[in-house]
Amino acid sequence: MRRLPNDTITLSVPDISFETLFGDPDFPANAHGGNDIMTVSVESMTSLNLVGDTATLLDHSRGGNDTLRVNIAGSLNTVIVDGDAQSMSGHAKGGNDTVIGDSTNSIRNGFSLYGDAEGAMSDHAQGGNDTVIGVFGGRSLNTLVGDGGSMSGDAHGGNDTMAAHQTSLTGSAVLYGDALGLADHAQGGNDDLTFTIGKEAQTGGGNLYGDAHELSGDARGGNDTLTVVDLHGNLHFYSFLMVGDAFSMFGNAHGGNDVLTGGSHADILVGDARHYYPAAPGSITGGRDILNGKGGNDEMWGGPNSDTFAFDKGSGQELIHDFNQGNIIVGSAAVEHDLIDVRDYGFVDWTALKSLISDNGSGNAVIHLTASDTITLQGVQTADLHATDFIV
Ligand SMILES: [Ca+2]
Ligand SMILES: [Ca+2]
Ligand SMILES: [Ca+2]
Ligand SMILES: [Ca+2]
Repeated sequence: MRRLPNDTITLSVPDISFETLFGDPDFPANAHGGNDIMTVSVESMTSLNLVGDTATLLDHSRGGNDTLRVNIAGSLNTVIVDGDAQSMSGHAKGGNDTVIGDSTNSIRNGFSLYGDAEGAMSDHAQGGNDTVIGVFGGRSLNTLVGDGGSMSGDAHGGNDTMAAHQTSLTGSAVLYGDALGLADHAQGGNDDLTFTIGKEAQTGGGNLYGDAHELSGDARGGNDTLTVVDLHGNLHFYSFLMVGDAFSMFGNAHGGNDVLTGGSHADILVGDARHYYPAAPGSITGGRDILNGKGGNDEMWGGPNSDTFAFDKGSGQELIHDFNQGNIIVGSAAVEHDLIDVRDYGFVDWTALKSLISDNGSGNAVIHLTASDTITLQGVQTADLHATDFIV
Protein backbone atom coordinates (compact mmCIF):
# COMPACT_ATOMS: atom_id res chain seq x y z
CA MET A 1 0.00 0.00 0.00
CA ARG A 2 1.45 3.32 -1.05
CA ARG A 3 1.87 5.79 1.78
CA LEU A 4 1.50 9.47 0.97
CA PRO A 5 3.74 12.13 2.55
CA ASN A 6 3.06 13.80 5.91
CA ASP A 7 2.50 17.50 5.26
CA THR A 8 2.30 20.53 7.49
CA ILE A 9 0.16 23.29 5.99
CA THR A 10 -0.63 26.64 7.63
CA LEU A 11 -2.55 29.31 5.75
CA SER A 12 -5.07 32.14 5.93
CA VAL A 13 -8.05 32.33 3.62
CA PRO A 14 -8.95 35.90 2.56
CA ASP A 15 -12.44 37.42 2.92
CA ILE A 16 -15.21 36.39 0.52
CA SER A 17 -13.69 33.24 -0.92
CA PHE A 18 -14.71 29.67 -1.61
CA GLU A 19 -11.97 27.19 -0.80
CA THR A 20 -11.73 23.40 -0.71
CA LEU A 21 -8.41 22.14 0.64
CA PHE A 22 -7.21 18.51 0.78
CA GLY A 23 -4.35 17.04 2.79
CA ASP A 24 -3.62 14.52 0.01
CA PRO A 25 -5.16 15.94 -3.20
CA ASP A 26 -3.51 13.35 -5.47
CA PHE A 27 -4.68 10.06 -4.05
CA PRO A 28 -3.83 6.91 -6.05
CA ALA A 29 -6.08 3.84 -5.80
CA ASN A 30 -5.81 1.99 -2.47
CA ALA A 31 -3.26 4.41 -1.04
CA HIS A 32 -2.74 5.27 2.61
CA GLY A 33 -3.10 9.00 3.28
CA GLY A 34 -0.35 10.92 5.04
CA ASN A 35 -0.54 12.16 8.60
CA ASP A 36 -1.07 15.84 7.87
CA ILE A 37 -1.20 18.86 10.11
CA MET A 38 -3.36 21.60 8.59
CA THR A 39 -4.15 24.89 10.29
CA VAL A 40 -6.39 27.34 8.46
CA SER A 41 -7.49 30.81 9.55
CA VAL A 42 -10.71 32.24 8.13
CA GLU A 43 -11.77 35.90 8.21
CA SER A 44 -15.27 36.88 6.97
CA MET A 45 -17.90 35.69 4.48
CA THR A 46 -15.85 32.70 3.44
CA SER A 47 -16.88 29.17 2.63
CA LEU A 48 -14.21 26.61 3.55
CA ASN A 49 -14.16 22.84 3.19
CA LEU A 50 -11.04 21.37 4.78
CA VAL A 51 -10.47 17.64 4.15
CA GLY A 52 -7.72 15.58 5.80
CA ASP A 53 -7.12 13.22 2.88
CA THR A 54 -9.03 13.28 -0.41
CA ALA A 55 -12.49 13.77 -1.94
CA THR A 56 -13.50 10.09 -1.99
CA LEU A 57 -11.92 7.15 -0.17
CA LEU A 58 -12.69 4.02 -2.21
CA ASP A 59 -11.94 0.27 -2.13
CA HIS A 60 -9.13 -0.43 0.35
CA SER A 61 -7.81 3.09 0.68
CA ARG A 62 -7.07 4.46 4.13
CA GLY A 63 -7.14 7.94 5.57
CA GLY A 64 -4.14 9.22 7.50
CA ASN A 65 -4.14 10.38 11.10
CA ASP A 66 -4.57 14.09 10.56
CA THR A 67 -4.74 17.13 12.79
CA LEU A 68 -7.07 19.71 11.25
CA ARG A 69 -7.73 23.05 12.86
CA VAL A 70 -9.82 25.99 11.64
CA ASN A 71 -9.61 29.31 13.48
CA ILE A 72 -12.61 31.44 12.61
CA ALA A 73 -12.70 35.22 13.07
CA GLY A 74 -15.04 37.84 11.64
CA SER A 75 -18.56 36.80 10.70
CA LEU A 76 -20.82 34.91 8.31
CA ASN A 77 -18.42 32.09 7.45
CA THR A 78 -19.43 28.56 6.56
CA VAL A 79 -16.87 25.93 7.53
CA ILE A 80 -16.96 22.17 6.95
CA VAL A 81 -14.07 19.99 8.14
CA ASP A 82 -13.73 16.30 7.27
CA GLY A 83 -11.11 14.20 9.05
CA ASP A 84 -10.71 11.96 6.01
CA ALA A 85 -12.87 12.56 2.92
CA GLN A 86 -16.14 13.94 1.57
CA SER A 87 -17.44 10.38 1.13
CA MET A 88 -16.24 6.80 1.77
CA SER A 89 -17.22 3.46 0.25
CA GLY A 90 -15.92 -0.08 -0.40
CA HIS A 91 -13.64 -1.15 2.44
CA ALA A 92 -12.23 2.32 3.01
CA LYS A 93 -11.01 3.09 6.52
CA GLY A 94 -10.86 6.51 8.10
CA GLY A 95 -7.82 7.57 10.09
CA ASN A 96 -7.75 8.58 13.74
CA ASP A 97 -7.98 12.31 13.35
CA THR A 98 -8.13 15.37 15.55
CA VAL A 99 -10.61 17.89 14.09
CA ILE A 100 -10.91 21.30 15.73
CA GLY A 101 -13.15 24.28 14.97
CA ASP A 102 -12.64 27.44 17.01
CA SER A 103 -14.94 30.45 16.57
CA THR A 104 -14.48 32.07 19.97
CA ASN A 105 -14.99 35.85 19.76
CA SER A 106 -16.53 35.77 16.30
CA ILE A 107 -20.18 36.40 15.37
CA ARG A 108 -22.65 34.23 13.49
CA ASN A 109 -20.24 31.60 12.29
CA GLY A 110 -21.36 28.03 12.06
CA PHE A 111 -19.05 25.09 11.61
CA SER A 112 -19.69 21.43 10.86
CA LEU A 113 -16.98 19.02 11.96
CA TYR A 114 -16.87 15.36 10.87
CA GLY A 115 -14.38 12.83 12.20
CA ASP A 116 -14.43 11.01 8.86
CA ALA A 117 -16.68 12.25 6.00
CA GLU A 118 -19.42 14.87 5.57
CA GLY A 119 -21.27 12.73 3.00
CA ALA A 120 -22.14 9.07 2.69
CA MET A 121 -20.19 6.21 4.31
CA SER A 122 -21.46 3.11 2.54
CA ASP A 123 -20.61 -0.58 1.90
CA HIS A 124 -18.00 -1.62 4.51
CA ALA A 125 -16.62 1.82 5.21
CA GLN A 126 -15.17 2.12 8.68
CA GLY A 127 -14.76 5.35 10.61
CA GLY A 128 -11.62 6.05 12.61
CA ASN A 129 -11.41 6.78 16.32
CA ASP A 130 -11.45 10.54 16.12
CA THR A 131 -11.29 13.48 18.46
CA VAL A 132 -13.74 16.20 17.39
CA ILE A 133 -13.56 19.50 19.26
CA GLY A 134 -15.75 22.57 18.72
CA VAL A 135 -15.10 25.81 20.62
CA PHE A 136 -17.66 28.51 19.95
CA GLY A 137 -19.91 31.36 21.08
CA GLY A 138 -21.17 34.39 19.18
CA ARG A 139 -24.72 33.33 18.24
CA SER A 140 -23.47 30.36 16.28
CA LEU A 141 -25.11 27.02 15.63
CA ASN A 142 -22.54 24.26 15.23
CA THR A 143 -22.59 20.59 14.33
CA LEU A 144 -20.12 17.95 15.52
CA VAL A 145 -20.28 14.44 14.04
CA GLY A 146 -18.05 11.54 15.08
CA ASP A 147 -18.06 9.79 11.70
CA GLY A 148 -20.12 10.73 8.62
CA GLY A 149 -23.15 12.46 7.17
CA SER A 150 -24.90 9.13 6.65
CA MET A 151 -23.95 5.48 7.19
CA SER A 152 -25.48 2.58 5.27
CA GLY A 153 -24.67 -0.99 4.16
CA ASP A 154 -22.28 -2.49 6.72
CA ALA A 155 -20.59 0.78 7.61
CA HIS A 156 -19.15 0.99 11.12
CA GLY A 157 -18.67 4.11 13.15
CA GLY A 158 -15.47 4.61 15.11
CA ASN A 159 -15.17 5.16 18.86
CA ASP A 160 -14.96 8.92 18.97
CA THR A 161 -14.32 11.55 21.59
CA MET A 162 -16.36 14.68 21.02
CA ALA A 163 -16.20 17.92 22.96
CA ALA A 164 -18.32 21.02 22.42
CA HIS A 165 -17.29 24.03 24.48
CA GLN A 166 -19.31 27.23 24.59
CA THR A 167 -16.86 29.94 25.59
CA SER A 168 -18.87 33.14 25.10
CA LEU A 169 -22.36 34.56 25.71
CA THR A 170 -24.59 32.72 23.26
CA GLY A 171 -24.28 29.68 21.03
CA SER A 172 -25.38 26.14 20.60
CA ALA A 173 -24.26 22.83 19.15
CA VAL A 174 -25.70 19.53 18.00
CA LEU A 175 -23.54 16.43 18.51
CA TYR A 176 -23.93 13.05 16.80
CA GLY A 177 -21.62 10.23 17.91
CA ASP A 178 -21.75 8.59 14.47
CA ALA A 179 -23.86 10.18 11.71
CA LEU A 180 -27.10 12.02 11.02
CA GLY A 181 -28.62 8.76 9.79
CA LEU A 182 -27.74 5.05 10.24
CA ALA A 183 -29.51 2.62 7.89
CA ASP A 184 -29.28 -1.04 6.74
CA HIS A 185 -26.76 -2.87 8.98
CA ALA A 186 -24.78 0.19 9.94
CA GLN A 187 -23.37 0.12 13.42
CA GLY A 188 -22.55 3.03 15.67
CA GLY A 189 -19.33 3.17 17.66
CA ASN A 190 -18.93 3.66 21.40
CA ASP A 191 -18.60 7.40 21.64
CA ASP A 192 -17.96 9.92 24.38
CA LEU A 193 -19.86 13.20 23.95
CA THR A 194 -19.43 16.20 26.22
CA PHE A 195 -20.98 19.69 26.11
CA THR A 196 -19.26 22.18 28.39
CA ILE A 197 -20.96 25.47 29.32
CA GLY A 198 -18.16 27.98 29.85
CA LYS A 199 -17.96 30.55 32.63
CA GLU A 200 -18.90 33.41 30.27
CA ALA A 201 -21.90 31.62 28.77
CA GLN A 202 -25.39 33.05 29.30
CA THR A 203 -27.83 31.38 26.93
CA GLY A 204 -27.63 28.40 24.62
CA GLY A 205 -27.74 24.68 24.88
CA GLY A 206 -27.80 21.84 22.46
CA ASN A 207 -28.77 18.37 21.45
CA LEU A 208 -26.56 15.34 22.08
CA TYR A 209 -27.28 12.11 20.20
CA GLY A 210 -25.13 9.12 21.08
CA ASP A 211 -25.45 7.76 17.54
CA ALA A 212 -27.66 9.60 15.04
CA HIS A 213 -30.80 11.57 14.32
CA GLU A 214 -32.37 8.46 12.74
CA LEU A 215 -31.68 4.73 13.15
CA SER A 216 -33.48 2.60 10.56
CA GLY A 217 -33.36 -0.89 8.99
CA ASP A 218 -31.24 -3.15 11.23
CA ALA A 219 -29.00 -0.35 12.38
CA ARG A 220 -27.46 -0.69 15.80
CA GLY A 221 -26.52 2.09 18.19
CA GLY A 222 -23.28 1.96 20.16
CA ASN A 223 -22.71 2.19 23.91
CA ASP A 224 -22.22 5.89 24.41
CA THR A 225 -21.50 8.33 27.21
CA LEU A 226 -23.23 11.74 27.08
CA THR A 227 -22.38 14.45 29.58
CA VAL A 228 -23.18 18.11 30.15
CA VAL A 229 -20.58 19.98 32.21
CA ASP A 230 -21.60 23.35 33.65
CA LEU A 231 -18.70 25.61 34.65
CA HIS A 232 -21.02 28.61 34.98
CA GLY A 233 -23.72 27.06 37.16
CA ASN A 234 -27.32 27.92 37.87
CA LEU A 235 -28.33 29.25 34.46
CA HIS A 236 -31.92 29.92 33.52
CA PHE A 237 -31.76 29.95 29.75
CA TYR A 238 -30.30 26.57 28.98
CA SER A 239 -31.89 23.44 27.71
CA PHE A 240 -30.43 20.17 26.53
CA LEU A 241 -31.92 17.22 24.77
CA MET A 242 -29.76 14.15 25.41
CA VAL A 243 -30.59 10.94 23.56
CA GLY A 244 -28.60 7.72 23.93
CA ASP A 245 -29.18 6.50 20.37
CA ALA A 246 -31.34 8.54 17.96
CA PHE A 247 -34.17 11.05 17.82
CA SER A 248 -36.22 8.48 15.83
CA MET A 249 -35.83 4.70 15.56
CA PHE A 250 -37.46 2.81 12.71
CA GLY A 251 -37.84 -0.80 11.54
CA ASN A 252 -35.63 -3.24 13.47
CA ALA A 253 -33.22 -0.74 14.98
CA HIS A 254 -31.40 -1.59 18.20
CA GLY A 255 -30.35 0.85 20.88
CA GLY A 256 -27.05 0.58 22.76
CA ASN A 257 -26.36 0.77 26.50
CA ASP A 258 -25.82 4.45 27.15
CA VAL A 259 -24.91 6.61 30.13
CA LEU A 260 -26.47 10.10 30.21
CA THR A 261 -25.57 12.78 32.75
CA GLY A 262 -27.38 16.13 32.54
CA GLY A 263 -26.31 19.58 33.68
CA SER A 264 -27.69 21.89 36.36
CA HIS A 265 -30.79 22.99 34.38
CA ALA A 266 -33.98 21.51 32.97
CA ASP A 267 -32.79 18.73 30.67
CA ILE A 268 -34.59 16.08 28.69
CA LEU A 269 -32.85 12.69 28.90
CA VAL A 270 -33.85 9.79 26.66
CA GLY A 271 -32.17 6.38 26.88
CA ASP A 272 -32.91 5.20 23.33
CA ALA A 273 -35.14 7.36 21.09
CA ARG A 274 -37.68 10.14 21.36
CA HIS A 275 -39.93 8.46 18.74
CA TYR A 276 -40.36 4.80 17.69
CA TYR A 277 -41.72 3.37 14.44
CA PRO A 278 -41.28 -0.44 14.72
CA ALA A 279 -41.68 -2.65 11.63
CA ALA A 280 -43.59 -5.15 13.80
CA PRO A 281 -44.50 -5.20 17.50
CA GLY A 282 -41.26 -5.29 19.48
CA SER A 283 -38.99 -5.21 16.40
CA ILE A 284 -37.16 -2.23 17.90
CA THR A 285 -35.12 -3.03 20.99
CA GLY A 286 -33.57 -0.66 23.46
CA GLY A 287 -30.42 -0.71 25.54
CA ARG A 288 -29.93 -0.82 29.30
CA ASP A 289 -29.32 2.84 29.95
CA ILE A 290 -28.30 4.84 32.98
CA LEU A 291 -29.82 8.33 33.27
CA ASN A 292 -28.97 11.02 35.79
CA GLY A 293 -30.48 14.46 35.19
CA LYS A 294 -28.41 16.13 37.98
CA GLY A 295 -29.84 19.55 39.00
CA GLY A 296 -32.81 21.32 37.41
CA ASN A 297 -36.28 19.94 36.76
CA ASP A 298 -35.54 17.13 34.32
CA GLU A 299 -37.75 14.89 32.22
CA MET A 300 -36.66 11.33 31.45
CA TRP A 301 -37.56 8.42 29.25
CA GLY A 302 -35.49 5.23 29.67
CA GLY A 303 -37.01 3.72 26.53
CA PRO A 304 -37.26 -0.03 25.94
CA ASN A 305 -35.25 -2.53 28.05
CA SER A 306 -34.40 -2.24 31.76
CA ASP A 307 -32.95 1.14 32.65
CA THR A 308 -31.59 2.80 35.77
CA PHE A 309 -32.62 6.32 36.80
CA ALA A 310 -30.14 7.80 39.24
CA PHE A 311 -30.67 10.90 41.39
CA ASP A 312 -28.20 13.04 43.30
CA LYS A 313 -28.95 15.45 46.14
CA GLY A 314 -30.34 18.68 44.69
CA SER A 315 -31.85 16.87 41.72
CA GLY A 316 -34.98 19.08 41.69
CA GLN A 317 -38.47 18.17 40.50
CA GLU A 318 -37.91 15.15 38.28
CA LEU A 319 -40.37 13.37 36.00
CA ILE A 320 -39.96 9.81 34.68
CA HIS A 321 -42.36 9.30 31.79
CA ASP A 322 -41.99 5.57 31.11
CA PHE A 323 -41.04 3.71 34.30
CA ASN A 324 -41.35 0.01 33.30
CA GLN A 325 -43.30 1.11 30.20
CA GLY A 326 -40.54 1.37 27.56
CA ASN A 327 -41.08 -2.09 26.10
CA ILE A 328 -44.83 -1.52 25.85
CA ILE A 329 -44.20 1.67 23.85
CA VAL A 330 -42.40 -0.33 21.10
CA GLY A 331 -45.06 -3.07 21.19
CA SER A 332 -42.95 -5.64 23.04
CA ALA A 333 -44.43 -7.94 25.69
CA ALA A 334 -40.98 -8.68 27.17
CA VAL A 335 -40.64 -8.03 30.91
CA GLU A 336 -38.81 -4.86 31.84
CA HIS A 337 -37.46 -3.93 35.24
CA ASP A 338 -36.33 -0.34 35.62
CA LEU A 339 -34.56 0.81 38.76
CA ILE A 340 -34.45 4.07 40.73
CA ASP A 341 -31.08 4.73 42.39
CA VAL A 342 -31.31 7.15 45.34
CA ARG A 343 -28.16 6.09 47.20
CA ASP A 344 -26.92 9.69 47.26
CA TYR A 345 -29.75 10.59 49.67
CA GLY A 346 -28.60 8.10 52.32
CA PHE A 347 -31.95 6.58 53.32
CA VAL A 348 -31.66 3.96 56.06
CA ASP A 349 -33.73 1.37 54.22
CA TRP A 350 -36.73 0.81 51.93
CA THR A 351 -39.20 1.37 54.78
CA ALA A 352 -37.81 4.88 55.32
CA LEU A 353 -38.08 5.65 51.60
CA LYS A 354 -41.51 4.07 51.24
CA SER A 355 -42.97 6.44 53.83
CA LEU A 356 -42.10 9.35 51.51
CA ILE A 357 -44.03 8.05 48.49
CA SER A 358 -47.64 9.02 47.81
CA ASP A 359 -49.95 9.58 44.85
CA ASN A 360 -50.58 13.10 43.60
CA GLY A 361 -53.93 14.49 42.43
CA SER A 362 -53.46 12.83 39.03
CA GLY A 363 -52.89 9.41 40.60
CA ASN A 364 -49.14 9.31 39.81
CA ALA A 365 -46.65 8.21 42.45
CA VAL A 366 -44.43 10.99 43.80
CA ILE A 367 -41.27 10.24 45.77
CA HIS A 368 -40.57 13.13 48.17
CA LEU A 369 -36.79 12.78 48.59
CA THR A 370 -36.46 16.15 50.36
CA ALA A 371 -38.58 19.30 50.66
CA SER A 372 -37.31 20.40 47.22
CA ASP A 373 -36.38 17.14 45.46
CA THR A 374 -39.15 14.95 44.09
CA ILE A 375 -39.50 12.19 41.49
CA THR A 376 -42.87 11.82 39.78
CA LEU A 377 -43.58 8.54 37.99
CA GLN A 378 -46.04 9.11 35.15
CA GLY A 379 -48.60 6.29 34.88
CA VAL A 380 -47.39 4.51 38.05
CA GLN A 381 -49.20 4.39 41.39
CA THR A 382 -47.63 4.18 44.83
CA ALA A 383 -49.17 0.72 45.30
CA ASP A 384 -47.24 -0.52 42.21
CA LEU A 385 -43.83 0.23 43.77
CA HIS A 386 -41.74 -2.27 45.73
CA ALA A 387 -38.35 -2.49 47.40
CA THR A 388 -36.99 -4.24 44.29
CA ASP A 389 -37.65 -1.11 42.21
CA PHE A 390 -35.09 0.89 44.19
CA ILE A 391 -31.40 1.02 44.98
CA VAL A 392 -31.41 2.64 48.43
CA1 LIG B 1 -11.21 9.94 10.79
CA1 LIG C 1 -18.59 7.24 16.33
CA1 LIG D 1 -26.03 4.70 21.79
CA1 LIG E 1 -33.45 1.83 27.39
